[in-house]
Amino acid sequence: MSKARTIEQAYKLAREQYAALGVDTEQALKTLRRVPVSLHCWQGDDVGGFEKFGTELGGGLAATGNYPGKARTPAELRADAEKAFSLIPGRHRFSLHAFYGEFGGKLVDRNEIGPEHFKGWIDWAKRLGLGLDFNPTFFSHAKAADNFTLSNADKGIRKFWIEHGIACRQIGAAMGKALGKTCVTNVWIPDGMKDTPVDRVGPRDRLTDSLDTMFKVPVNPKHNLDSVEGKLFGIGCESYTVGSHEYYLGYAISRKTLFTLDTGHYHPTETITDKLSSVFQFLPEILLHVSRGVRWDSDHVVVLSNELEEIGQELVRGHFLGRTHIGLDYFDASINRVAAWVIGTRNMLKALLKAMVEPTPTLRQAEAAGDYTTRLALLEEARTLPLGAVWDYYCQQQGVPVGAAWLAEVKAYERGVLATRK
Ligand code: RNT
Ligand code: ZN
Repeated sequence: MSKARTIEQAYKLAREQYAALGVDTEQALKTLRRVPVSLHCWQGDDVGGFEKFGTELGGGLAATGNYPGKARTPAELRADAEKAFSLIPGRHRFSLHAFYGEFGGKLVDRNEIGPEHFKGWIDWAKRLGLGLDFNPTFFSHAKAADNFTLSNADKGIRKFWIEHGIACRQIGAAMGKALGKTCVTNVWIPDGMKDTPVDRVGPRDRLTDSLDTMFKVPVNPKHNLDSVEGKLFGIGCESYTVGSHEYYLGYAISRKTLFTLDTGHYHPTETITDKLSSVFQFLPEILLHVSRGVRWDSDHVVVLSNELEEIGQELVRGHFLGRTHIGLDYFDASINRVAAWVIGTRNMLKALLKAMVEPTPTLRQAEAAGDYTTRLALLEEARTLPLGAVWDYYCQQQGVPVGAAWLAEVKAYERGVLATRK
């Protein structure tokens, strides 16, 4: 039997097995096809960016590893991302940070950037049919050296970063308009302190003021949506983070922005699974930064963990997919960076698919009847249903490599392209 036939046969059997549990795998695949995942540009070059005066990675972020072949120019980064997209089923998005603009070798400071610096990216996205998302870059800059940006005590520095934020929202809108796909612009700032502060209030007062000034400038929500991302701590900001979870949840609800949940931004035993249905009570839409913390907010490549499966379950069971913008956020410099994108994105999609082929109605019935024995028994049985056969079929149907076959393509790309970057 040909390989393609085997995959079809395996899928046919799996489909029957799922159908016996009341699950329609065809419907699941139809739904999955419509869910975009936003790949983050910063996995491609260890959060480096393309500024002329590029400083070291700051803001308490750290990309560890020195795997050869990282992208050094926008053209290289686009080629790498394009390779990754060709190995991932479905149509997706690309998330850019402001310091990945194309500045033509000129010194363009953060408060001076405009849509013209992202023309190359917009043209590229158009050609590939991708949507773009955006992020102001409030780190790796002299004016962020003390880890205070929008909440800085210095009025001039605050003004500089407010201008940057406004410029970015306008760039986001230009991207959304040009592509006909709403851009989500995510605001994350590194502001905080290494040691215990005396004044926890002042920086938060200033942050609220800065954000309000930044968001006051009207931007068409059809083209750009604003989101805010909190955090627990960063390297060098272990004791105090101005934009904490509570801070931004309150901000998002009161100001009607989106709210970003990053899976790496909570205490090590705390996951975002249970936060989703709570946050959705009060917010129409959210942004996810799917990451993987190992002992700390280490931004490891996303694997198909229990946590990832649970996130997929919550989004699918709660019918939240239409209200969730799924983005990835990790940066591993110790492995092939194209592979890092492919592994993480394919895992995100697998987690969603797994949730989509869950026999949810049966599970709900058991739960409603107070039959928790059945609920647990069936949940555990569902873990080993033939998801792989459905996933393989989906990849084949979408014209991307099945199983680990994508790896050979990445290895060939490494030999032919990445290895020449000395
Ligand atoms: C940092 C935040 C933020 C960044 C990116 C690069 O802890 O998660 O989202 O990772 O903006
Ligand atoms: Zn994040």
